[in-house]
Formats: sequence, structure tokens, C-alpha cells
Amino acid sequence: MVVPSPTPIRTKKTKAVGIPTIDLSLNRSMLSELIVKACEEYGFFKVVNHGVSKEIIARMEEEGSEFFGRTTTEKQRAGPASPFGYGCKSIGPNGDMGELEYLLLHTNSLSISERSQAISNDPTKFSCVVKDYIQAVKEVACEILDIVAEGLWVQDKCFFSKLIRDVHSDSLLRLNHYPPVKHINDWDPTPKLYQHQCTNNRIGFGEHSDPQILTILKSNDVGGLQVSLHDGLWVPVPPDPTQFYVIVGDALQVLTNGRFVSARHRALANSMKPRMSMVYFGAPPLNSWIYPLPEFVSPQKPSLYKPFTWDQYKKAAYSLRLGDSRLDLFKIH
Ligand code: GA4
Repeated sequence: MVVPSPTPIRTKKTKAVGIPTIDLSLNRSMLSELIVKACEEYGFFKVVNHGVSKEIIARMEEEGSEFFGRTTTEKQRAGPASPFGYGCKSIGPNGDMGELEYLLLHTNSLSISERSQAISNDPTKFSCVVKDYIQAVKEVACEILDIVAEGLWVQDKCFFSKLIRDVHSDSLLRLNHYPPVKHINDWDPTPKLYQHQCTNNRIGFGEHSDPQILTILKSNDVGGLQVSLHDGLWVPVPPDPTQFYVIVGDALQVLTNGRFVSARHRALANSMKPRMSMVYFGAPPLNSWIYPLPEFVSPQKPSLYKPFTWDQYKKAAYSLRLGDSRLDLFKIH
């Protein structure tokens, strides 16, 4: 049997689709063009030459592995994941389930220092490592947002980044651990290459978009992440343990009046190796108003969304299921 190469993946119209890779060391004008295009077309891209030191990443990974390697009782000392702490299989408050365990943290410095006491045997080290990692990925997010603002001719070039730099920013850090699980379809005769399109693989983290402004995701060398690109096709994201993936969130879709799209993504469980991901969600302060910026509104392109505060949006998100289209609640019809 001839098995076709898995890349590039082709849609029905045989158009090749691939996840864009953007080199952050390129010159600014080139970068803004590439990043804007990637945010418009995919809402998802990989960044290389991001400038975050290997040490900062490795130390964070070590703390994550150490945490997940503990007994359940020890992990539960971190408190329940609602709102912040340790969670196992249950995601959010409305019955969503996944094949993972996780640690959800608010990025506020005081909150990390306090919570570290219950998370680690060496809380000073843990909080220092987490704070360094958050600082580093926040810088990557802010750099990308400033480049985006430049590329979109937004009047205040720091408008987006100021929201997540704010001391009251509601940004989060999530460490996910997907232990290997036996697939329902391990007996499935479908060649492995096609199995990413099968729906009976066990779900690690169900399909959703991120509610925030921008997400910076880093994983180990184990695959499982998929992104929904054109034609609703699920595209496997090749794991790259040295680089970051960037995901446009719902709030950035609203701020750009739909010019950027928040990317729907999911993680499938695998039956071989444990996957770990570390995900930073850059969010505004709870009382910030989110609305399409005037730069993106015109008589030809009227505002698509009603203004809302981040607090209102979060409450709406938590009242719905993971995969629901929560932005619909704020659409102007
Ligand atoms: C998805 C993105 C982040 O992981 C998260 C998730 C949150 C949670 O796990 O508590 C939510 C989910 C996420 C969106 C809808 C609501 C809230 C679970 C859920 C069902 C931490 C976030 O901010 O929103």
C-alpha cells in the first residue's frame, strides 16, 4: 500500500496548509507583515529565536515534572483548580472532562508566592522559577503584540501589550500533564498517518478557543496538540520542545473587530509517552473594557461586537461549556 506523506496537509481544494513559523529575529517591518498575516489567516503560529533562555525554560519544566511526579494527595495540597490549583480530568465548572491533570496559577506575583507554599517543598525556589518564566513569556507576548499593533496601524503601539503588562492583569499560567492512555482505537487498522482525523482518539483537552488576548504555549517533545485551520480540518501541531506556539485569543479577535481569528485547538491523548505543556494566557485586568478599536470600525466594517469588561467575558466563559462559541453572546446581529 502506498502511504502518502503527512506534510503538507491538503484540504479538499488541494490547497496546502501548514502552520506558519515566524523568526522573531527578522527585521521589524518584515515581522509585522508576517505576524499580521498569520493572525489573520490562522490565529496560530510558531515563533523561533524568541530570546527566552534555555535555563528559564528547563527550570520551569523541572518544577512541572517534579510536581506531577508527586502523589495525588501531595498534588491536592495545591487546592482545587477552581479558581486556582490542581485539577485532574475535570475542566471548568460545567462537566468538561479530559485525559489530563493540571496546575492552574494566576500570574500575580503575590498569588504565586502564597500558593507556592502549598505546591512545593521549596516554595522560594518554585515561586522564583515560575515568576522568571512568566516574566520571560510575557515579554514574548508583549513584543508580538507591539509588532501586531504596528502592522495594523493602531494609534497607540502599546495598546494591546499594556493590557497584559498592567499590574492588575488577569493573566494565567497553566501546566498540563497528559499521561499516556490506552487509545480506544489501538486496534484500529487505519494507518497511523490518518489517525489524527479519527474522532475516537481519547481527548486530552477538548476543542476550544482561548478567551484571553494571546497565548504562549510550550510543550515537551510529545505531540497531541491539534489546531483547526481551514475547512474545519484538524492539523496536528508538530511538538517542538525548544520553541513557542502563539495562539490568538477571543479578546484579540474582538479588539481587531474580527480581523484576527481566535484559533480553535485541542489536545489528543497518546498511548506512548507523557506530554507536558506550559501555557501562558495573556489577559487584561478584570475591569478593562474590550471592544473593537476605532481603527477597525468603519461604515463598511461596522462593529461586530458589543463592548464588555473582561470580568463579564470571563463570567460568560465559565457559564458555558469548553467548546461553546462564547463570542456569539456579544455579537451585534
Ligand atoms: C480555556 C483556556 C484556559 O485553559 C482556561 C480554561 C478554563 C479552565 O480550565 O478553567 C475554561 C476554558 C479555558 C474556557 C471556558 C471555561 C473556562 C474551562 C471552561 C469550561 C484557564 C481559560 O481561561 O479558559
